[in-house]
This record gives sequence, C-alpha cells and structure tokens, in this order.
Amino acid sequence: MRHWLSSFLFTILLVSNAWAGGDGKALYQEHCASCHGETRLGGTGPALLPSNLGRLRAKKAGGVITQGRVGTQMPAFKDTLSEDEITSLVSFIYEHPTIAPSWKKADIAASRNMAASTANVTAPTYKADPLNLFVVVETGDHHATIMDGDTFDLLTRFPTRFALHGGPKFTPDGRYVFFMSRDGWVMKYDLWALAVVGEVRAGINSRNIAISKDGKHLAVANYLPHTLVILDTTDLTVEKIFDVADRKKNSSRVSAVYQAPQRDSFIAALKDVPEIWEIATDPNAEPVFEGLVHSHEKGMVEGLASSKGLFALRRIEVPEPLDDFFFDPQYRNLIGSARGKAAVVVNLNVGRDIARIPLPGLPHLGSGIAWTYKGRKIMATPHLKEGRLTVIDMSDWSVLKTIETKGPGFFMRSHENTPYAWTDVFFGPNKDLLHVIDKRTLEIVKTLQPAPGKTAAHIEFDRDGSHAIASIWEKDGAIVIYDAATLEEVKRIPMSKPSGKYNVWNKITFSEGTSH
Ligand code: DHE
Repeated sequence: MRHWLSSFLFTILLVSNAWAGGDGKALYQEHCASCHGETRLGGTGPALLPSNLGRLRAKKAGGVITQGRVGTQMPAFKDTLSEDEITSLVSFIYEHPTIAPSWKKADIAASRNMAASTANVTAPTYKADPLNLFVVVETGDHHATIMDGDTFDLLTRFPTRFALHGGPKFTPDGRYVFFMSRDGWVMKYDLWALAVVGEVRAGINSRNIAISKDGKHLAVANYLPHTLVILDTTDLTVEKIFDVADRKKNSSRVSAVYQAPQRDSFIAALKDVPEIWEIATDPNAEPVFEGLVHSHEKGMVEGLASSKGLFALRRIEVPEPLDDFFFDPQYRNLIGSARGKAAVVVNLNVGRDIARIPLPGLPHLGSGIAWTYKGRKIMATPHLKEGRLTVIDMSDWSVLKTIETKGPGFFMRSHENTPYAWTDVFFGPNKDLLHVIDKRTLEIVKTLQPAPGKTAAHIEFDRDGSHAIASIWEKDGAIVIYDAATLEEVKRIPMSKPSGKYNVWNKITFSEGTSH
C-alpha cells in the first residue's frame, strides 16, 4: 500500500514537473550536456552533481543558469529557457546519479595510451631555437600550434583534447610539454620530435597540472573525484593518488596545484577545506610532523601523523578555504583569494597566515605579476569584477596604488627586459582593449585596440622580451605580435580562439613577468 502510494505521488510530481517546465533531464541534454557532460561528469564546465554543487544553494544555481557566471564561459539562459524550465533543470542537477561517479587508479591506467616512442630523436628536428618556441593553445577548434619565437613561423599544428585549460607545463630542459583538458586528459608532447608521446585521463573534472622541479612528476588537481594524482612524466603511469580531505576527514575538491621551485615541492589549493597542502618532490625531504590529529566527534586524540621523503605531505591550516594563488618570487609567501573578497597572505615557511588585504571585486591573483618599483618588490593583480588593477607593496602587504582600467581584466604580463606591463580588458563593452602600464610610474601609457569589437586577451613575451604577443580571442581570431619597445604591430597570424600562448624559455626559467 505504502509502495503504491509513493509511486502514485512520484508520478504526480513528475507529471506536474513536466507540465510546469518540461523534463529536466531532456532540457539538460539539449542545453547543458555539451559543456557539462552527458552524464553530468563535467567537460568545459564543471560536473553538475550534488557532490560538486555542495556549497551552491539551489536558488543560486537557478540564478547562475538565468544570468550566467562572470569570469567563466557559462552563458545566461534567461532568453532561451522559461523560469519553470530553469526550475526543472535545477532539480535535475541536484538529483543523485544512479551510478556514483568514480575514477580510480585502474580507470586511469586503462585510459593510458602511449604512441610510438620518440626516444630515438636526439636533437630538435627543425632549425628554430627550441627554447624560444611558443606553444599556442587554440580552443576555437581544439588544436595547438608550435611557433618559432624568432621568426614567428609556424612549425606544426595538431589536435588536442576538448577544452584545454590552464598553462601547459614544460620539463626543465624544455623538451616535453604537458597539456590538460577540463575533463581530465593529460597529453605529453615532444617539442624536439614535434610528436604526441601519449595521453592518460587522470580525473573526471580537472583543474590544472604542475610539474616537479626535476621534471619527473606531474601533479593533476581534480574537482572530481576529490583527488590529487601524481603521474610519472616518463610514461604517464600513476605514482600516487592523494584522496584529498582535511584532518577531520572532510573531503575537498582541489582548486589548483603549483610548482614551488625554491621549495622543491607542489603547493595545492583546496576548495572546500581550510588547508593548503605542500607535497615534497625532493626524495630526501625532511620529515614532516603533522602533530596530534584530533577527532572532535570522538573527543579524543586519534594519532600522530608524520611523513618524509618523496611526496611527504605538509598541511598548512588557514582561517578559511583559499584559492587562486599568487606566489612571491622566492616562494616564501603566497597570496590566496578568500571567496573573492579579500586576499590572505600565508607565509609558507612558518606555515600560517600573516596578513589580510581587503580586496573586493574578485581579484584574479593567479594572473598577478611582480616587479621591482623604486627599490621595493611589488605585485599587481587584475580584478574579474571591477575595472582596476591593484598594486600591492610586498614588504608590508599594503595597497600601494589602484590603477583604473576600462573594465575588468583577466590576464596580466610583463618580462624582465621591458619597462611595460600589459593587461587586457576581458569583460564588458571595452573587451577589445589592451592597456600598457609603465612599471616605473604605475601609469597607463598606451591603450591598444588590436581588432575593434573583438575580445583582446592574454599577452606573452618572447624569450628576450623584445616582442609581446596578444590574442584576438575569437573563433576567427589571431595572434598579434607587437614590438615591445615601440608598441607597434609587427605581424598578425590567424588562429582559432588562441586562448593562451606559452614561451618555453620564460616558463622554464620562471620569468617573473609570466605565469608558472
Ligand atoms: Fe582559467 C589558468 C582557474 C576560467 C583560461 N585558470 C588558470 C589557472 C587556474 C584557473 C587555477 C592556473 C592554472 C595553471 O596555469 O597551472 N579559470 C580558473 C577558474 O577558477 C575560472 C575563473 C573558472 C573556471 O571555469 O574554472 C577560470 N580560465 C577560465 C576561463 O573562462 C578562460 C578565460 C577560458 C577557458 O579556456 O576556460 C580561462 N585559465 C585560462 C588560461 C589559463 C588559465 C588561458 C592559463 C594562463 C596562463 O597564461 O598561464
């Protein structure tokens, strides 16, 4: 009887849902699956499963579907879907999937696919300087292009996985580069042989990758599952999987992972718990003493944790979850974003927060760059929600200056050999502008408009800093090469939404004007 009644009520619910706003599942397949995955496991967009939506209340999720999300590719559906249809969609994405998603060591191993070895190639197979190559990621049609950084000739172009995200990472000798797609695929590419070496799927929904100082290990930060996967860079086999959770065993997504070269470690930002992780990449790393592990539930001490050597884990407790890290050039301090409203400075040596900088307007700290201004070290960061750059004095973490821009920006770049820093105006009516700032005066000295009406974004310098290269961030886009001294255009090369470009030398030397 009870069973009959509940089926009856369930049917009524379904029917009324269908009447009200259609079938959430069908709407999902039509409007969301291409970015969020057919089984909601994620793709360009994040996974849409209750476990991933944990901190996002249903009402807010409806708002995101209606209005879109600033700083991401999530569009607004207010003109495409009715309110009732959006309600149906929201209920669908909060439903638990019938089969729980998982991605374990065996799944990773089974996805691994190695191409023919390029070990017989003992030198670059072209004349260009292998350390002044550019890797250009073209997300318009999911390809990558390799460009000679001296002549700007294109050496080759090859298909990549769907929706690469984050910077590709290079081995210290500059020979191999690793790409990651939002759905967890990691590809290894040989820049001497100009050939794909192999690929593996390390997660269902991944954030970014980092390579160890010695180039032997590649860390993959995952949102789904909640893991940090370490791969052997030689053959892409799994070396270790960290199931990410704080000391109280609260599981967490990993926002991002970074290499800290001076520390010979990986630093990971955790999305859901107030901890930062440091993982040793030095086989002789000193023991890390974790201290007593308390269990509040049981009201007792559970034990002592300590590890040493390769992959030893150090937990740094912080007042609240932090992500989007900027590191000072010595990797002594990091600045993390606290829910986009403030920046918290964490000293990695002492292992605690040492300053808090109120920074509204969603600072994009990961795009920040540092330089020396009047004898002191400063950093500057764009904001994703406000048209300004904030300049911070790193000696006392005070705000030195606010530079007004023509709109919110995404990326900022410079080079040791140029007096200028460049930033884009990624959002809003002035998305086609690039500002050039004089690092000596902290003033905007020129505003460029490479293609009126088209988004201009992401600058990267060549090896000696003599040229700055910007993207026209459109499907029928281009890269535009500027003389970094005269700020005049030198050359324009058509490309398909060149989302980012990466110079081998600047990356492997950790140039202070670029991302790492
Ligand atoms: Fe990114 C880098 C996080 C949205 C293009 N982005 C990064 C990094 C992080 C990050 C942590 C540094 C990784 C690295 O290089 O190792 N990005 C996030 C977000 O949290 C955010 C705001 C939301 C999200 O959807 O994940 C976000 N990013 C975007 C986009 O919408 C962009 C513009 C288009 C896209 O391709 O998704 C975008 N992000 C990029 C690019 C880089 C990047 C091109 C590499 C920059 C570099 O020069 O190193």
